[in-house]
Amino acid sequence: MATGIQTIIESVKDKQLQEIGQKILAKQRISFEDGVTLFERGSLSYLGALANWVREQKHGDKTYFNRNFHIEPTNVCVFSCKFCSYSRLYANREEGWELSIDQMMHIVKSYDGKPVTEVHIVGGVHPKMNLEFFMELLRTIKAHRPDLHIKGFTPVELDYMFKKAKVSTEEGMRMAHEAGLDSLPGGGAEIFHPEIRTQICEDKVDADGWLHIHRTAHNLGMNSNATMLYGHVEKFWHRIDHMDRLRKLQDETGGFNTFIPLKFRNKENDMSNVPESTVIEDMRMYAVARLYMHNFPHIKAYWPMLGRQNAQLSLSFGVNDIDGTIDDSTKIYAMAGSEEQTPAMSTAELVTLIKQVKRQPVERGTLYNEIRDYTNVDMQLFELDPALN
Ligand code: V47
Ligand code: SF4
Repeated sequence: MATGIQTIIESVKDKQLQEIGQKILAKQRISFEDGVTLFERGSLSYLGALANWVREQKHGDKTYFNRNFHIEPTNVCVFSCKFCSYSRLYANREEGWELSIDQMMHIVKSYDGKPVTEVHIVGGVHPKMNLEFFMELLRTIKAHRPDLHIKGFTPVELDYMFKKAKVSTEEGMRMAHEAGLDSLPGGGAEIFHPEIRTQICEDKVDADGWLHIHRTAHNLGMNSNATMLYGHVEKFWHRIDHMDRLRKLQDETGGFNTFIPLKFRNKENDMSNVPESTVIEDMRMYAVARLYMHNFPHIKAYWPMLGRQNAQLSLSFGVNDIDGTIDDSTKIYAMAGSEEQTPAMSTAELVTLIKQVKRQPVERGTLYNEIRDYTNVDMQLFELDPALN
């Protein structure tokens, strides 16, 4: 007897879409052309049904989140990405901020006794904040709270630090890892293809440089994430090209945990004339990501950028992770016009959000070790206990 998903695939009139569906059902990888076809011709409902099937095969209803906070050392940046609403050039640094190690430790210490498991460190590329400065930051955080997972620095920041310090990528990554860096976040990837990269962020590390830094981290036993900034001037095939390069590196190293499509927001940047993608386009993007990135365990929706309701919706389009509690220090998205001007959600709010759409909330560590399943936790009682929040 045909299962639900088989019936859906067989009822599609477009033979090519039907063949792609059969490949997915047989757990085969889909080709570059298949990926473009899904974007061009797949209906929202077809893409959603396939992506949800893959998501449930891999994770059932489990929906992961973590408890983290962000540190943004500076928004002063030597680069000039056109989509960036956040950075200030060094010449205009009076409009920016730059935190000392003491100031950053003050943020870390404000979480003492709270059950956060991760700090995410990401910011602009300040010409005076060098490798030595960040190594000291990493060592100081680890000395204060050894169990806190440090996920930090994009290849954009690392490439600049390593070049300035005149160390190779291998040497620099080894130094950072030894100083306490546990994993890499996914930022700085944008769109890899030079046709787009030269238009939107021509002066920062290129695709090969980005991929090489992640490869080097993986070879040292570190895990990492990857992002893609979509919904601006790129074409569908540029998105597939981007995902294809990541998929190939994953074949080589297996070091990626999560793929995170990031929706381009157009407030107060040099691309404000470019319209933002629709919610339908966002859901199609998540679904194709789930279908194309078969060797990435997790697909994440970054809720501050997407908004809470769309993050809920994404859980039916291949997404199985909605990041974390984050706290209100994240400025990079608020400045670009995200739904959430002060992104912060308590654990109870996150759990409720996931339960509202009948999924299973599971708190995870950065590396997807399961910390707690909240299916049967009474969130009203939970909220009353200050030690848990
Ligand atoms: O690379 C900048 C993006 C990224 C805009 O690994 C914008 O867990 C949309 O990568 N519209 C940095 N996006 C943040 C990042 C990230 C976020 C959350 C979790 C993880 C993770 C990584 O922010 C940049 C860029 O692609 N960004 N400006 C904008 N206007
Ligand atoms: Fe600098 Fe990052 Fe903004 Fe580009 S996206 S200008 S590298 S802070």
